[in-house]
Amino acid sequence: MIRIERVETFLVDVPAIRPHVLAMATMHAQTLCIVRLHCSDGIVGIGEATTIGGLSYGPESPEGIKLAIDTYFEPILRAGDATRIAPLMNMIARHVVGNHFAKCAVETALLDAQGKRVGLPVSELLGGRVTDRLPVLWTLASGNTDGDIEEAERMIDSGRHNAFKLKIGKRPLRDDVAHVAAIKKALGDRASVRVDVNMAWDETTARKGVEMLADAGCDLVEQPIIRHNRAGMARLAARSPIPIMADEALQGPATAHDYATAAAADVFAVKIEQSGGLFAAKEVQAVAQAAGIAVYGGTMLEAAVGTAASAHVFATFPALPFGTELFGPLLLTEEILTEPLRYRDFHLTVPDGPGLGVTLDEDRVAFLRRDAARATISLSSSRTA
Ligand code: MUC
Ligand code: MG
Repeated sequence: MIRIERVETFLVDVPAIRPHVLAMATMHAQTLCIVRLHCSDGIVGIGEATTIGGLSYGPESPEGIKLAIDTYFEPILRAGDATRIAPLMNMIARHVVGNHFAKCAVETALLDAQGKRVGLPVSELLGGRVTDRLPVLWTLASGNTDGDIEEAERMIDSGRHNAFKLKIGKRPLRDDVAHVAAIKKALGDRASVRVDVNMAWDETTARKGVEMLADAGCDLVEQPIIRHNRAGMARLAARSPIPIMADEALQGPATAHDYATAAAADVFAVKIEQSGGLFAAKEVQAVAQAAGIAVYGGTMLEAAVGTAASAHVFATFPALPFGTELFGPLLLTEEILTEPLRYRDFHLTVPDGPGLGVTLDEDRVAFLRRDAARATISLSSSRTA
């Protein structure tokens, strides 16, 4: 039996390259809860949880995730066998309700450790990858139309992204549609333009909104209304000329099943954290596949560790007709890996080393840790009045 001798969690704050403006919050930085599982065979597995805008997106925060893992997950992990991931995660499921993001971070670390142990990438532990490269979209969310167009042009020219998600729902409908139309007009057929409303509209606004967006050349509308209005999502999906995608509504396989049976979306945004883990995300995909619903690889704006974990999962999906949005690390000013994830030709390369196939840059992470003891300016060099 291989024991987990130490469960280490810490918070890392990383500034964003620019403010990221969403309907419910503007992000200036991302906070990661990093989990390290130190196993008795000397292997250390890493995982990551992030949220969006602290508690403004969902019920978990990075600080809460750390607390939950330290207090409630740790005793379970320390009592189990690190090589037996399924019984360990079942035990956690029995003792911890909800806390999907925390469960995902811990499961990621267990899979990373096991992959390193047996010499296989996490994607192979999950059933096997069908691709080594994933298409990656970029979110334009500077809050300014001209700025977004310039940003999109740079992304297309440099071969980084040719599909864009626009965050709308904060401004009046007419202004939002004008913003989308201006961006689509500037980019034309060189790029796909989609929107994410993050549940900001009521159904009446959404009905009008999807028609107007379709006329503006928008390719898809993500979670236009509140997640609980499943019947409303079904009505929108039935009438909309463009696909309606569910995101916030999908809190794991059971909600995916509810949405699938209600025909409440044309596309599912699969997210490992929101689903409750990597295996749960695969179950969401399986429900979608069984129901004939297309899938998309979503993000909780994870940094490199969570993004690599998502990439391993999405690489096992038989099809990703709408691609992925695994750009999280690119939104941050700091690289936290010794070797960055590879973005090229509008795709992310799925790491192929054992486990997640990524290594933390320990110095950089130590510097960015919230609890880091930072050097202060010595008295002799401090400015005086
Ligand atoms: C969301 O709601 O999809 C994903 C990309 C992005 O810019 O924000 C996230 C959240
Ligand atoms: Mg979304």
